[in-house]
Parts: sequence; structure tokens; C-alpha cells
Amino acid sequence: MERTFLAIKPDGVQRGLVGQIISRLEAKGFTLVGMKLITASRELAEQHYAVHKERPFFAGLVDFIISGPMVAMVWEGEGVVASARKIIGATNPLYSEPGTIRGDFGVNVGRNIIHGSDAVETANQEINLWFKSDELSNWTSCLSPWILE
Ligand code: ABT
Ligand code: MG
Repeated sequence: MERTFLAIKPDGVQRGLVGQIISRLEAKGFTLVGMKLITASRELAEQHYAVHKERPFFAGLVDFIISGPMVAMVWEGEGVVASARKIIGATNPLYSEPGTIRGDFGVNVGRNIIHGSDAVETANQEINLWFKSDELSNWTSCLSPWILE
């Protein structure tokens, strides 16, 4: 079953949005298989955003990501990578649709509340970067027959 890496960023944690964000993903029918509160090291943040290392916003982005605790999570479900990106909304919260997490809760691209992997391959890399295998639980929700055919 497909998995994705989602992380509520320091702004989402500081603003008390953790419960509401997790509720949306649970209600959709995805399954939480890993979760931890973690203040990322500079090295981890730089690795996570390595694809952006030449961009002008990189240094500020890394400083922001390590500025406080994040809720790092692994979620599982059919098509969860693309679907979670839709639930999260466009990168710039000013232009994210209402009803999405960023559309409902944010206004600034540098404070966009939550990260979501952008492809299945990236998701697997990010899961391995943030979690050890024994930090993930392989389980089947008793709701799964009511959510999946
Ligand atoms: P992430 O889920 O954080 O990866 O965001 P998303 O994939 O939607 O967008 P990308 B392009 O990966 O942005 C990464 C982080 O960089 C910030 N950013 C991006 C800027 O601050 N200025 C910019 O011009 C762009 C393009 C937004 C993302 N994170 N934060 N915080
Ligand atoms: Mg990204």
C-alpha cells in the first residue's frame, strides 16, 4: 500500500493546528503508520530540502524548519501521495483553494503549515530520511472494509 511523508511544520505546531490537520487525514480514510514530535537538526533539514539548495530562499527555509518542533508522520492509503497534496493545497497559501489545509489556515509561502511528499519515489526517500523502520507500525484499520472495496 502506498505511503507518504507528511510533516506539520513549526508554524502549524505553534499555532495549535496539529489536531485539526490530523483529523482531516483520518476522516478522509488514510491510516497513520508513524508519528513523532521532532525538532529537526540543521543537517536533516538541509537533506530534506536538498533539491532547493541553490534557491535564494534555501537558508531562510532551513532556519524556519529547525526553529521548533514539527510533527513528522507517515500516512498510508490508496493514492495517498497525490491525494494528501490535494488536501494540503498549493504551495503558496494565498492561492491555495479554500477547503485545503493551506487555503484555510495560511497566507504566506514561507509559513505554509505542512509538508507533503510530491511523488511516490520522493515519499519513500523522505520516509527513510525521517524514520527508522521500527518506528513505523504495520497495521490494518478495522474501518478498512468500509473505506476500501
Ligand atoms: P513543501 O511541502 O514544503 O516541500 O512545499 P511544496 O512542495 O508545496 O513547495 P516547494 B516548491 O517544495 O517549496 C519548498 C519550501 O520552500 C518554500 N518556498 C518555495 C519559498 O519560501 N519561496 C519560494 O519561492 C518557493 C518556491 C515553501 C516551502 N516551505 N515552506 N515553509
Ligand atoms: Mg516540496
